[in-house]
Amino acid sequence: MKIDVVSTVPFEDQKPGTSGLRKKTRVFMQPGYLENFVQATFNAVGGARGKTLVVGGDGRYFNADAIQTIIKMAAANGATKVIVGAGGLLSTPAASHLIRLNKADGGLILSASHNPGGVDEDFGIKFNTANGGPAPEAITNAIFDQTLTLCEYSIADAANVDLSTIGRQQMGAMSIEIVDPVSDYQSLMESLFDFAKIRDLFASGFTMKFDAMHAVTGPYAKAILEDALNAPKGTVLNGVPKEDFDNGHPDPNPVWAKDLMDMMMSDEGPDFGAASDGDGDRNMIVGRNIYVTPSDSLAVLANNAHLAPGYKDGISGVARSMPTSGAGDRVAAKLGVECFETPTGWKFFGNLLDAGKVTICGEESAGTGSDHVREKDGLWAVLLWLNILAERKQSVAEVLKDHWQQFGRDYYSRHDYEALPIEAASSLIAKLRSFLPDLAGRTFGFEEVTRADEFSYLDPVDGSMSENQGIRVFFKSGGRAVFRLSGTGTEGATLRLYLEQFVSRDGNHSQDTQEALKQVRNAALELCELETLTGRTKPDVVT
Ligand code: VG1
Ligand code: CO
Repeated sequence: MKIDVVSTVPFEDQKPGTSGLRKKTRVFMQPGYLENFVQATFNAVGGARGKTLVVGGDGRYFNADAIQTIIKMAAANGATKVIVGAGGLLSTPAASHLIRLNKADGGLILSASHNPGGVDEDFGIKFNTANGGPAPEAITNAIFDQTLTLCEYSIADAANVDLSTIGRQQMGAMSIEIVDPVSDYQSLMESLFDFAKIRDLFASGFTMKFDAMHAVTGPYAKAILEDALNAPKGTVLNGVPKEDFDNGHPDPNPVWAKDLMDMMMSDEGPDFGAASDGDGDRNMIVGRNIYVTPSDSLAVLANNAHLAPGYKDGISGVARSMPTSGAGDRVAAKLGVECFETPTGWKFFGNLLDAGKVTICGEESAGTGSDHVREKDGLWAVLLWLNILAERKQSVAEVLKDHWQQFGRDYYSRHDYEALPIEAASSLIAKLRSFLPDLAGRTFGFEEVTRADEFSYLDPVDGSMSENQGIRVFFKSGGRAVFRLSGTGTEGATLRLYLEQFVSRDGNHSQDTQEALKQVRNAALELCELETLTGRTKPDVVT
């Protein structure tokens, strides 16, 4: 096998964000751009020599080309083996599972997740470590450092690999194993959930729609829901992965999964609705005429996990990202287990999961997962909900209303202001930061601030510190507003304003969410001077 050592110059903008490196697809298609990042990744982890790597992606435009490049670079860098999902497809949780199952040294996942795909849209790449989880900050920082000094990369001068045929191939000394993307993942799900019980649920006439949003979960959902669990054909919508997600935005929230929402918000709608994102790690859960916020979903799953065989002995702890509501904390307190509050991004859950401190984790952005892999897992959440509904023999609405009666309700919504000029967004955050020392005791509209700070996280397992992780303002009313800038966007800056209002057990649990959050929202907007600094009067997306 001939190896080309190609001279290159660093790109200055290869700093991984919340979840890997995300850029416009055309940026990734520039000569050397992907290659530099892959070589920097290998260099940052002591090289690829002798290693086994899992490679796959969400099927978006440029996925297959990128995989061919990565395979050739792995071969040139001396990797022993690459395990690749057939067709180049692997959902993020399935990739995480394959790394763990095969005791691989890590993996490269090609995805920009919930961002749109296509030649003029977004692409991304992420490195996961041997535990199956996204590389922690120490490694992503080391990768970034490498990208700034890189002067060459190595790539095999070899023919493209046939990605469609399952089985073994060889590239020089490196073996390439093309695997079915679904089967090992499906076995894992069968080991965690009571498939017979869920089959009975469908046999009893229970109806469901799962919107795969033309993204990677289609084949997984069809195999598991329709083939293994006997849900009627047609349960899975938009189940064929497309390179451009049919021009859609594969983000499972009420805005981007509107068709499913419309179907569910009707007395004639199915009993249960769910959707997943581009790479299959997010989930949206909807009942007939009721939307389950991701923060509530985390709380309900934590409280009921013991109903599924995989969690029958209970859970060791719960973790949630800081902007996620406090609903999960109340469940942890009731169960007598610890609750951890981490920065945004799944990489912060890895150490807690590895150390056995938590079993279930979640984020307000529609991510929930457990210690079965080291990524959030969309279909896992859907199956756990189904298992719980099958056991409790109740509707989603009944389960949720019961939950609020037991724990109180956290009204919750996120308002995104997208494509802001970077300077305006940074100065808004800088200004907020400067207000922090004097906020306590001040009143904005009807809300009095009790405390305000900028969130930082000391990892209890490895002692690492992560600073500047979002600004939190707590109000006397039990409300909270959080401000942070997105780390996954590819254009300008996105300001995320997270709003929460707790209403106790005996309070009113049937208000309209935006109505219940009105006072907190008005106070938040007043104190951050949004309109003055950005000229924006309305959010682009409300989830
Ligand atoms: C967003 C979400 C965060 C999630 C991340 C990756 O990050 O807020 O909760 O972990 O996306 O999700 P940010 O920095 O844009 O707020 V995925 O499914 O896009 O990999
Ligand atoms: Co995702």
